[in-house]
Amino acid sequence: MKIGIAGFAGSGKSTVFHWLTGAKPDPAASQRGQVAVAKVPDERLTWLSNHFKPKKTTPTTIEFLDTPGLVPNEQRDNPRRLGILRDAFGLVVVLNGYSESDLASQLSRFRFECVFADLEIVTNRIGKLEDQLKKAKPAKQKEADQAEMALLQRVEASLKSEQAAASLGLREDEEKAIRSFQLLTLKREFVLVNIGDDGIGKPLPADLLKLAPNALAVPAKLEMELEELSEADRQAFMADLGLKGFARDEALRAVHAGMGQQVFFTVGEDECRAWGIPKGADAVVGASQIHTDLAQGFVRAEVVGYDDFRKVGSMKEAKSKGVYRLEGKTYIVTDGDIMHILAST
Ligand SMILES: Nc1nc2c(ncn2[C@@H]2O[C@H](COP(=O)(O)OP(=O)(O)OP(=O)(O)O)[C@@H](O)[C@H]2O)c(=O)[nH]1
Ligand SMILES: [Mg+2]
Repeated sequence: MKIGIAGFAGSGKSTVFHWLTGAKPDPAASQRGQVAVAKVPDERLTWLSNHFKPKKTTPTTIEFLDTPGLVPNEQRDNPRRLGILRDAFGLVVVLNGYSESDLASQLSRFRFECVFADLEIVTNRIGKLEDQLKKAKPAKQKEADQAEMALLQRVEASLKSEQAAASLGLREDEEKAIRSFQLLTLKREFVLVNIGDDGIGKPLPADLLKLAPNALAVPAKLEMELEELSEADRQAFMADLGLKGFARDEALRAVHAGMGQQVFFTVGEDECRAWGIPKGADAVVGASQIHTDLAQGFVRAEVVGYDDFRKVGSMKEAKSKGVYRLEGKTYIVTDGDIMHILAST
């Protein structure tokens, strides 16, 4: 899953990218979009790994894309800058919380830039469809063009009133029909506020939380500086600053969940692994994460919830205590499920 890191110039995107992934930002590369992978920490996977002692333990990951910053009031160039984010699954918006105070307005201005960039794409497409509809075409083609036009006009109206395309609550088939335009305002968004030392321990402003209820404050630069210190110095500085722990692990989990994802596990002596899967997805989707063959030949999933497994301690006990279940294709995967897929090949 590729997540774009977006925001205004100098808000701390590259700092956050470095902090989340450990990869050093390269200013030249970030103009084109620099990618690096972060492992999503999960204490449950650590526990399972200690329990099964597998040869390999594999966490789920997020691929982050660092991008060039938007420049306020440069509406001509910002759509091009935002273009790098089009093929990302979702956006992490980094707000400058270390030198700017009006965070709600910063987020609104960022969202407006996305609306504006999407509007350009939708308006262009509508223009092309209008031309196409004037030409003689087979009835079937005309019908398809008219349907697309009607849908895009709804999206255009929403964008023109400065509302994200997502606010239309499109049906799945409608979203699919316009997926190829990769609209930014249809993507999931998670807000990280890049705070300085003086923001630690302070709640985020209420007007920001109204716009982005899950926004997290992260002292990214400070945490990276602290990591370079000796253990003793670090403890002393953290006590001084009133920092209880590092925010990175929590931020990674929050971004993962904020993208509508949850986790299921596969376990065994060879490998214990955490897999990301969209909330609400069924067992066949889970199987397809592992291997397309497992999805195609899906017969059943053996499922034990993580909490149940911890209580009983083994698959054998899980069976005798009645917490081991056999589920079919339509089973909706729950966060923390330990699954074994049975497939016919
Ligand atoms: N004082 C302070 N400076 C910060 C903080 N976060 C980032 N900076 C500084 O702000 C400048 C910009 O940070 P970057 O992470 O490069 O910002 P960016 O969003 O990637 O910038 P562009 O890629 O140019 O859009 C750098 O000089 C950082 O050291 C912070 O929390 N406190
Ligand atoms: Mg940068």
